[in-house]
Amino acid sequence: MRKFLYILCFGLLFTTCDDGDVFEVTLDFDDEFKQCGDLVFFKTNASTSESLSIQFGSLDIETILDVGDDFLYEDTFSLGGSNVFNYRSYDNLPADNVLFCNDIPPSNLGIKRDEVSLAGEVFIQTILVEDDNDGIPSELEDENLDGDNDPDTNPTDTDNDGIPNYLDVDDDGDNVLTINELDTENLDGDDDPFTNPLNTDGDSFPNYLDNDDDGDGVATRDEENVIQDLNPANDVTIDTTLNPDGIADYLNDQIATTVIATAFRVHKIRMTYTVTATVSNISLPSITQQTLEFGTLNDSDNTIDDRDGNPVFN
Ligand SMILES: [Ca+2]
Ligand SMILES: [Ca+2]
Ligand SMILES: [Ca+2]
Ligand SMILES: [Ca+2]
Repeated sequence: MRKFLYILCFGLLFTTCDDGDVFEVTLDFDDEFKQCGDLVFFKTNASTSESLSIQFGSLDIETILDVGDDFLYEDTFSLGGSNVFNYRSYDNLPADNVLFCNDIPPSNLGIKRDEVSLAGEVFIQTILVEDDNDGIPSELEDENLDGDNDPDTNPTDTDNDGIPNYLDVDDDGDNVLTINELDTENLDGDDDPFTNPLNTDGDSFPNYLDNDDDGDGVATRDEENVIQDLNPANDVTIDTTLNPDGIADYLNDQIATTVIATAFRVHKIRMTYTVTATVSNISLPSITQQTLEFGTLNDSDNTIDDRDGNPVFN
């Protein structure tokens, strides 16, 4: 993991760094931080028993994840007053939940050094990226007919369900998920399911873009036994002559049991929020570095989410 190195110079009794009594301390922190409460960003280094934190006087996690239609949140907060940037070192580093966001702060944290910046700014940026997590990179899910290499403009929508392929977990609308129509058994041995995807009927469309995978004239989504549960993959006709290998009917051109589909299965679109913080123009007695990339928020409970795609059945 990438590390940030912060060079500090300490003078005796926190005197200035140019008085001759100077030595350097290297701080070594991960490039990720955590959050809690309303609102504290923090990171710790167990090996050096140090912490960096930013406490905001009026901010919450919901606000910085509210990216709007442009999928972007940006704001700058002045340090000082209720917004506090803090560097601390400890005799022995307490656990994160002891250090931060306690209703009742512990009386003795064993703090050796405690410095607060009364000046500076914190820039927070949140970027939302959506994708279908279907095993195919987004840029490869667009025919790029407009030539701009952006899958979101004039997007390819193979099944015409209103969800562009790069967000569509079932690109051909056959109720078999794309991720299950690729090289699922790694037959080519390259550990990449997208290369050499399945093409059961050998036509010009790989299964994930083919709405009749076995080419038997019945659409895959309609090859269901008895009931239509929006999942052709679980319909296997027992027949030692027509189906000796026990494969699903939608992949067997000798069998075409049919229950017409009337809906698409649920489509989930994954939402990934990347939150970064940069601290600049800080002023602490023993820190000479003015700009500090605080890093990226590591908090999958809040930064990973999904939404329903609501495909239009056609
Ligand atoms: Ca689609
Ligand atoms: Ca897709
Ligand atoms: Ca298919
Ligand atoms: Ca079939």
